[in-house]
Amino acid sequence: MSRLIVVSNRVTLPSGSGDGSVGGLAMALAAALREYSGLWFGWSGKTTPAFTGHLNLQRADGVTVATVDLEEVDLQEYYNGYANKTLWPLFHYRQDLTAYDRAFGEGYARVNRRFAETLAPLIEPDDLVWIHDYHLIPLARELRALGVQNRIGFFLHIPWPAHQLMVTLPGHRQLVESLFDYDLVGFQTPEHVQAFEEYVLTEAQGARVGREGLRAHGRTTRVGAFPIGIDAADFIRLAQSETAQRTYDVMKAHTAFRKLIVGVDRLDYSKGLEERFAGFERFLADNPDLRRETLMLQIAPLSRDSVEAYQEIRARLDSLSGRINGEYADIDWNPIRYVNKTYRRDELAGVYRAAQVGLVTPMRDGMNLVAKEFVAAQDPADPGVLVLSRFAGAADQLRQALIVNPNSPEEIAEALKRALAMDRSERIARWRVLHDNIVTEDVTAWRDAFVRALTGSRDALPGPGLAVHGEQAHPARDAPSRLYPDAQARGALPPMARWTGV
Ligand code: GDG
Repeated sequence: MSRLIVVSNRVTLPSGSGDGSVGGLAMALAAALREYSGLWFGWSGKTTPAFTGHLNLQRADGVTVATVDLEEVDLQEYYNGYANKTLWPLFHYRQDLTAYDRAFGEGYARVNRRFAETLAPLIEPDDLVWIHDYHLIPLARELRALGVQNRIGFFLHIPWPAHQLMVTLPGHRQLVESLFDYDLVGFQTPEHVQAFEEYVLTEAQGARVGREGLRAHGRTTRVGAFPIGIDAADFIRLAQSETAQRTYDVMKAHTAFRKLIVGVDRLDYSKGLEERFAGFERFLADNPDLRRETLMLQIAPLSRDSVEAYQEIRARLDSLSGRINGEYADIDWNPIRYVNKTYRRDELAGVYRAAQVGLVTPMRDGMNLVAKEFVAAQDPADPGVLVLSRFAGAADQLRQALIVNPNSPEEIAEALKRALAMDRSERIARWRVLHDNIVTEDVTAWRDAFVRALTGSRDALPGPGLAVHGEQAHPARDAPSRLYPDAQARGALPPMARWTGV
């Protein structure tokens, strides 16, 4: 079996302690790496005055973890800059927050080059390389330039934006072209696959979808939807743990048996927290008789708080929750409990289980694992109801949730009312379907589908979103491209992708 090399911006050392403090994704990747006796490579999270390329190697729980430190300027231009001030907001449809700074782009290119130079010597001929997320889009291109010919796959955890949004990014062509150095590009949902294909078919001269995948820039890459799941079995176990039970009891006592509406999110403007508070406020205003029977708990640990947009949303949420509480609170009741602390995963599981409603309202989200964790944590005999934004990738799978448009406080308020009044038999019927989905399409299924597809088995690719559509006419793609005047010259280069004939 080939060795698997996973590359992501940050690396989480598998603790193996079983205390539930390591995230589901980290645990699953760690398990994949153990199975393939693999290597996990990424940034250490530390900075040094100058880049040394020195590798810190650690072995934990059967996994080798290799990290590099970055320079302070890298942190500003690559991580806080291009990744989190340019790509993150743009890919989440926040053009108003997107910074187009040339230095950021240069920093992004530099760090990807540095990652490639440090990683390349570690790659052996049979290794499979799996690169994760928007921080590292051009990494395969840099590795190819250093002569790496291994199979390389890429998975994007966040949405791929609509074509018209993508073209607002200066340098979008080079960025997208670099994705054609991968053998396989995975997205969360068929909708993201479609948006990507539409961009390529419109922007790249002569691009086409064929039996081998998506062909453009003289190369072919396979494209597919691989919806990420959670480690459902583990989360179900966590929800039954002693800590979860204790947390559940504490929640029940402290909510004085009011109905609990819960939200759990990194504090991020993409998560629709302001809209969620506004929806809950609408619910309070419209339902005076239900007010004192409910309580909303929002857990929102701080993230990326050195980025201005994150400081601003934090200030707005402080003020909004304060205003709503000021308006509606009584001497013995506050409608919103808003906390910025980080909790252990087993504690979170107990919180989810104590809630009647899971309120998940992102404005855009690649998938949203909280929605799946909420489902996993419920009591099968008396489950809570999931209220879910239609703009979360998870809405494509979790159709028995109450699906809402987070831009409408009225829709959120209506869904809350309906969820709180839903009888047990309907709650159980909806939950069962959701539960089947999260158990079947769990993180192991996701990992295996991706690795199988990267390894090359044709029938291993998942059905939805699979870019094997046969030859189709496309009005935009056959027109000569103004944007790619030299596309044909590039097309003459030997193709890097080696999918054909596998
Ligand atoms: C990106 C994409 C995609 C939250 N608070 C605490 C805590 N969390 C955990 C949750 C969940 C995770 O953080 C958040 O995952 P999401 O999927 O909701 O969102 P992102 O962080 O934005 O993740 C997203 C994901 O990648 C995977 O592909 O689904 O669309 O944006 O697991 O439980 N964990 C702990 N304490 C907290 O207080 N321990």
